[in-house]
Amino acid sequence: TRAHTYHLINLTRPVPSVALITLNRPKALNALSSPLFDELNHVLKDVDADKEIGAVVITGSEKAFAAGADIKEMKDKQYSEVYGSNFLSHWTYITSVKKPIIAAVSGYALGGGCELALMCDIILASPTATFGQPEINLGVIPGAGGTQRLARTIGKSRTMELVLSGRNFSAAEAERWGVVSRVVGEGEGEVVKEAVALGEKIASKGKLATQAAKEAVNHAYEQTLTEGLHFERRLFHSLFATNDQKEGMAAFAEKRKPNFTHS
Ligand code: CO8
Repeated sequence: TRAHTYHLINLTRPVPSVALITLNRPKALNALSSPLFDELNHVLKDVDADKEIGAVVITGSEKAFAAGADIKEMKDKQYSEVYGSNFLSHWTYITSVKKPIIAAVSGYALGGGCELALMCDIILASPTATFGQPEINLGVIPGAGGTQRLARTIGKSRTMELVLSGRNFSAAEAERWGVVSRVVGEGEGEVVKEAVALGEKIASKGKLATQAAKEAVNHAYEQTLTEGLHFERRLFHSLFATNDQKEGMAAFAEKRKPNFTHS
């Protein structure tokens, strides 16, 4: 992992078991250009394969985790080009990484920056973190999961409000709504220290169980409503194989209390 040279990110190992990836395009507030994402994907592939590493932390600067996709790169693109090339589809690679990924967010996490954080497994935020999906202000909508992941996390009404108005939301709101697991510290760099400490703790567990745990949580989270409803209905059907269903429904019809036998 050390041999490769990166220009738009930095890779360090604050402790042997944790890879710390720092987005490093300060002049553009870490706007997520295609070359930046190529580097990010490359390093993620490397750290995922490195047996010494048990967790990954992604962070930005104090001012910006990432201010979104690179608007200047996108602005003149035509429909035929973005659709034809499946523009930005390589953003999803991060969701296939097996190792736990913690986002340590300070400053702006807007648009694609917010979506990048939402693609990580855990988000820790500094009190300065500012989240938002301002794409509506640019005549577009979130394209890397913002509408879907926020809706699942904070519900329809809040997601609609944020996505339709484009307003930012604070670290405190993000914590209250469960977008982030915790708001951490006051001082500069605190959130990164805390994320590395959490990563080190996670890395001390068995790697197979960790991989399985991540897979299982994602499975629960990624079921579609259709699949969930189908699963629910099948379980409902299966209860007709129990005595308790016969007893419970008979008791209702006979206007008496049921005597369940748990069989
Ligand atoms: N893209 C390109 N450049 C950017 C971006 C960006 N997203 N954000 C900031 N910059 C640049 C600015 O243009 C400026 O450059 P320059 O110095 O050359 O003028 C530099 O960064 C500093 O920015 P500001 O001077 O604007 O700094 P301020 O402190 O005044 O403001 C803000 C900070 C509020 C964060 C402001 O920069 C801003 O509003 N940025 C844009 C935020 C935004 O709209 N993000 C959403 C982008 S769209 C998106 O992310 C869609 C994702 C879809 C993914 C689809 C996958 C299939």
